[in-house]
Formats: sequence, structure tokens, C-alpha cells
Amino acid sequence: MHLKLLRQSLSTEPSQGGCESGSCGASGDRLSHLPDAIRDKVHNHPCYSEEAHHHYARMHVAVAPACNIQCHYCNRKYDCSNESRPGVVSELLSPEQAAKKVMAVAAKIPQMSVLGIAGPGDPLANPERTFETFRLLSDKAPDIKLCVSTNGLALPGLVDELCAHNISHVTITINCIDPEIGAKIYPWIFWKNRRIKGVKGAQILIEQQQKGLEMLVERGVLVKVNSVLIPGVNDEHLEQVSKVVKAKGAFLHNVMPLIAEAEHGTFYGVMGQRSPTNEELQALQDACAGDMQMMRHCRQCRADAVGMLGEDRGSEFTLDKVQTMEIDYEKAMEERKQAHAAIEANRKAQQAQTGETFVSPAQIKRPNKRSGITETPPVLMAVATAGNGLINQHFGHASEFLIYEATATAVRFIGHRKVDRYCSGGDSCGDAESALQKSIRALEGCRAVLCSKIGYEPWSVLEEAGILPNGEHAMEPIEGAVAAVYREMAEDGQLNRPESLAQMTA
Ligand code: CLF
Ligand code: SF4
Repeated sequence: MHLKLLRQSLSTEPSQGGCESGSCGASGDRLSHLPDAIRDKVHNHPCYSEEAHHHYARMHVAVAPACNIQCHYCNRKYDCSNESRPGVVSELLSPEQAAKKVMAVAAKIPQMSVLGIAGPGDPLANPERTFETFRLLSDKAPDIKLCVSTNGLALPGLVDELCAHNISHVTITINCIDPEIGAKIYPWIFWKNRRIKGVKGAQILIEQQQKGLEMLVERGVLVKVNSVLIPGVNDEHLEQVSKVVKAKGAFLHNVMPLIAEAEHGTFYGVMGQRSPTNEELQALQDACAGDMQMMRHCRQCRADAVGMLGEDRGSEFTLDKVQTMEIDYEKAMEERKQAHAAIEANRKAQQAQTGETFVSPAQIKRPNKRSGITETPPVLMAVATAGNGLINQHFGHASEFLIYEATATAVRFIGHRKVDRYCSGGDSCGDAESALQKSIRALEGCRAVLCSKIGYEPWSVLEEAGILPNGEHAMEPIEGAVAAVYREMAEDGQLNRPESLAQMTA
């Protein structure tokens, strides 16, 4: 019984029944339900495995400037917002410059495991530049996984070439399967030397995306589908999209919130189209999760992002800096191999530790039914982490918090929330008060925040706001710590509240 509950707590998604097959070992390896070939592909890919993103880094190279469609959430002055966060223009690289940059990053960041091409336009609308970059890298950095993200229009015609370059992971952005909805997202596509507008253009795009998905799955490439959630446009449609792409063999579905700021000059931004709230995003992800594995840890990276998801070390690797770097790639590859072996040993130890520390909250006293309380409610907790799957960051140093939901039987990751750092030390504390208030707003709905340390001042303010600061689980694995805090709250009677209050946390 205990092991079963532990396994549920390690799952990133509600149980699909896979654990009952006997394939879940006591090791707590949460990818163990996957066939070996797929497990090999995802275990160190920070986007395809939620747990891997605590340990491994990715980078993008911006080699693809052109695009063959127009999305209403995109302004070409900025990166492709299918896979990127608009806001800063990436430094465009030639394939040779890109290859050199990848080798420099891979030599300096031992966690690096994946190279993705995701813009700033559409990689497959720039096939020569994209494939030349992949060709150079397969030669020079054969241990790096190759990944690409596309709007899908040119995909079917390039599937063979993608496979010839050993591209193991492909993301297709599919926002709809209904051309009427598509016409509200894509004003035009460029197809066979003509610009095709409205429903007709959207119809062609959708057909190409679906065909490309089927072809990739047939060839054993892992496909992730990204969808931009646009309230009032495709919000009621994406559950159906999820069902269809799952049926066609997509491995993962990543529903991302629309980013539409007027200052980005996009059609949606200028028209005042709103972005979804955290609650709307989570509700849709939960609705789709019944049908397939959902990605919830996407950071909507830039087309030249470098580092762990959520951090951007691009400024350490600008073109001028990279040009002057001396790289002994053979040596770097060997060092990375050792670093990855250490990461894997650490992951195993953490999973074992989680197993030892995790005691099911279901084993604690049940609430008294006469009080009108029927069940300990789910609780949201925020976690400050600097990586490695541990509670290892000072509250004031966090620029984002991971959000977990604990229930009586499971702990699951549900997303992240960005904040302004409350404290950067030294003389920069002038804005601390407003930054703290913003953090508190960002943590709305959370009952606790787990961090390695926290100062007295923010402690009091958080407590007053009903968010319990907790520094008692510093350096512990996240899921085990969240489960332990839930148990402590339940034992203290903090969860024994009338149903009306309990609903506030869900
Ligand atoms: Fe890059 Fe995308 Fe490959 Fe990852 S990102 S091409 S699959 S290596 Fe990842 Fe960034 Fe989200 Fe993309 S967090 S935006 S899903
Ligand atoms: Fe912009 Fe990307 Fe859409 Fe092209 S596919 S219009 S680059 S968001």
C-alpha cells in the first residue's frame, strides 16, 4: 500500500493505471513505465521529462529568420512566439557560428543535453540554415540530442531529411484542428509561392500539421505538440485537439498561455486580446490530461535561450565572447559524460530518499465527519529551487516559484509562477517592499512556500497573507518535502476546515 502511494506521489500526472502493470519498480523511477527506447530519448531531455528539467539544460541557436505563416500573436521583430517568449530579439547566427556556440556552451555547462532550433522564425521555413546547423553538430557534437520546433507547414516535405539528420524530438505548434478557428489565429500562410488567406490558408496549415505528425510518429520520432491557449478563440477547442493528437501518437502536449502585450505590437496585443489566467491554464491542462501526458514546466524560452529551463545564460555566450573561446571538445565531452553519470546517481539517491521520507498523508487521522468536513483538501505549495530537484533557494533570491499540489494521496507539479526577485543583496533593497507584495500576489492560492531560507520580514508579511513560510526542508527533494509539509499541516489540524474554506485552495 505504501509503495503504491509513493509511486503515485512520484508521478507527474494522475495515474493512468500504468503503475498497476508491475512496471513501476520500487526505485521510484518515474519514467520506468516507458519502453527503453523512449526512456533513453526523454530521460535527459529537460522539456520531455518534467523531472529531467531539474537536472539538465538545453540551448537554442537562432539560425532561422524567415517564417512561412503569420500568427496573430507574433510580431516578426521578436522571436517566434510558438516556442519563444516575445520581447527580446535574438542574435541571428550563421550555421558555423551556431555550431561554435553550441560547443562553447556544452563545454561550459555540463548539464547541457539538448540543442533545439526554435526560431526566431520557423526552422523549417529556413531548411538550408537549419539542416546545415544540424549537420555540423552531428559531426562535431555527437552526444548532444537534436530538437526542432515548427509551425508544421513545411513539415511533411522535410520529414525524411529530419530523420536523416537524426532529429529525435520534434515540436509542432497546433492551435486548432478546425479551419474556422484557425482563420481567427492565422491571417495568412505562404504556400506554393502564393499568400493564402483566411479559412483556406488555415485548412492547408492544419492538413500539413496533421500529416507531419503522422509521418513523424510512423518513423519513431518523439513528437511534442505545443498549443497556445487564446481565451475566447481556441480555449473550448483545445481539449479536442489534445484527443486528436494523442490518437495520432503525439508523446506530450504543452498548452502554453498566450502572451499578448500591446508593446509587442502583435495583432492580439494591439486588439487587447487577453491572456489566460493561471487558473484557466491549469483547468485546461487538467481537462486535457485525461487524454494525454501534459507538459506543465514550459518556460516559453527565447529562440537563443541557454541554460536550465527558467534561467537564461545567453549573455555569457554572445557571438564576440564565443569567438574568443578555446574549446577542447573531446575533453569537454568526457567531462560531460562524467557529469551526467553523477547527475543520474544523484537522481537515484534522491528518489530513494523521497521513498524513505515520504509517509502517506492518507495514513493520518481522518477529519471528524460531524464537523461537516469530509476530506483533507488539496493544497497548493510554492517551492524555491535553484535546480537538482531540491529545496535549495533563498526565498528572496527566487525569480520564479514551482507550484505543487499536494493531496492525501499524491504530490504533483502543476506549473511555475514568475516573480521579481525580492532581494538581490547589497544596496538593491529599495524596491523590496513592492517586490514582496508582487510575489505575494503571484503566490495567490498557495498555502505554504518552501525555501532554503527566509528573512524575518518577509516571513511575517507572508504569514499575514495566509501563506506559511517553511525553511525546515532545506536541501531535501521537493516532492518528499511537499508531502511532509502537507502531512504536518493535516496533523496540526490546519486542513480540517469547512468545505467552503477548503474550496479556496483547490
Ligand atoms: Fe527547445 Fe523546444 Fe526542443 Fe525544448 S524548448 S526546441 S522542446 S529543446 Fe522546452 Fe522552452 Fe518550452 Fe520549448 S521549455 S519553450 S517546450
Ligand atoms: Fe511568428 Fe512563429 Fe507564428 Fe511564424 S510560426 S508567425 S515566427 S509565431
